[in-house]
Amino acid sequence: MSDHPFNGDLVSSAYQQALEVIASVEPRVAEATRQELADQRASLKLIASENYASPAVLLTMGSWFSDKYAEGTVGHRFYAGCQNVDTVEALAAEHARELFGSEYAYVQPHSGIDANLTAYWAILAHRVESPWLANAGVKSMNDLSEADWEKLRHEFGNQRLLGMSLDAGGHLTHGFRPNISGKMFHQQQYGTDPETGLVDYDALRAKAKEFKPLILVAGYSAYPRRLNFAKMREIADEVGATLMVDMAHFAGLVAGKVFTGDEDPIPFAHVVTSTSHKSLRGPRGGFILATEEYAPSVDRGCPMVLGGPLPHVMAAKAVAFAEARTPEFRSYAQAIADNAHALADGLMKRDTRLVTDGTDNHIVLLDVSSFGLTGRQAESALLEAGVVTNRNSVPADPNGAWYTSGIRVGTPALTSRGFGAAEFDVVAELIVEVLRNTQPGTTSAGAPSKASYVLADGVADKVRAASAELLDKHPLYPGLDLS
Ligand code: DSN
Repeated sequence: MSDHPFNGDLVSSAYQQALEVIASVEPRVAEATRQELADQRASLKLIASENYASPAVLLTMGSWFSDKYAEGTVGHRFYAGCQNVDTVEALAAEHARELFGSEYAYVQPHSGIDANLTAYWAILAHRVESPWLANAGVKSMNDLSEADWEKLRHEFGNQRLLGMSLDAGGHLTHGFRPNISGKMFHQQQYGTDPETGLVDYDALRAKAKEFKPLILVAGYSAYPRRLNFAKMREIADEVGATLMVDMAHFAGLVAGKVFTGDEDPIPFAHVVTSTSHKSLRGPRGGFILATEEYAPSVDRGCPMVLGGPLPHVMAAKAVAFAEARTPEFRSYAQAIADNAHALADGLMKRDTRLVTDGTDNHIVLLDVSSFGLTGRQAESALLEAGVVTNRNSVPADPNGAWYTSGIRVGTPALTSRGFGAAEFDVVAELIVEVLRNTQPGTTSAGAPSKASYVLADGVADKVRAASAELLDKHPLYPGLDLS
């Protein structure tokens, strides 16, 4: 981030004026915008899926590109006047293809969930619908008889998906029953080894052979380890599955060449989905990479699955992907992983239990039951002390997905501020200081509560003061003065 300061008066005064314009219409929005910057500056942001986008990315999003409809694809739109949207969308896709070495890129998804739904739909279109229409001897669904249409709908509704379970670190959209992905597919889930917390590829292979999924999903939101995508592809090939990798969390580590060889999903997956705003440090949004074979189906994502694309965000994706091509970004990505190691070591040497006993990506997952707390209690106590984390299930979590027994932390955001290993050791100390000094609370009627907590007097102030020393050394957006 220090490579991209908000340099000097020009940008500061532009933002000041922008906030004055906003305040003239709705002052509370202008005030909340100022306050958000103040809050982000003053807290230890450890949410593993968050980051700080560069000034260039932020500025690109605030434009009149927002006012344009552009359903369709580059050069093939359902609306007139898309010549400039074509320019930015084509640039974003070109940068993404080059950055990740993929055959095809689709940069329209608005989020990771949208990217996953679009990818599922495209895989179904490619693997189920197209052959089915060819067999029926028709080109379009509109040419099917009512009876054949019913049969195709039945085929669509009975496809199989195998993904990692939520409590093992998978995402809701990887076949979690309450999620739409759990209902649109006949789904099964794989977990992790109960002893090690790691993916057991032999067990996964056996499950895949028995279940024979159409889609095997690899990827995670809360698994603190790397995956072997070569092995995943072997398993997919053995059962005839399409391998879909959701790299939303670790896209920055792929772009920055920290994950290479078997840990790089692009050479092995048929379809890769991602967000652009996590470790990749771009605007909030999603995108899809795919082999040429899947490209025509993915290209139809909007308007088949997605609403109109967000041209201002696609423009910002082009800027972010251009930033991620630089040597500075590679150093940043390596620092994310190095800092995660330092944070994990710092926590473990202070007797904190970590899922998988460490990390080799950007995520550290604490099991706070060893402190006698639920994830919810720990999250709230940490927040009171200015440490922003989120509660998360741990494998076989007795407290379920709402209260949880875990706290997920990650290093992308503070690494963007310039924190190094020594500072992450101090962060570990501050986290442990809060957890050791927090007790479970009770309900107003005096019953045990999984939500309320009591943080010992003075601890929040002490931790905030120690954090401030670190944060002051690494200011967020130096040069941006909104006072
Ligand atoms: N919300 C994202 C995360 O925090 O990991 C996943 O959707």
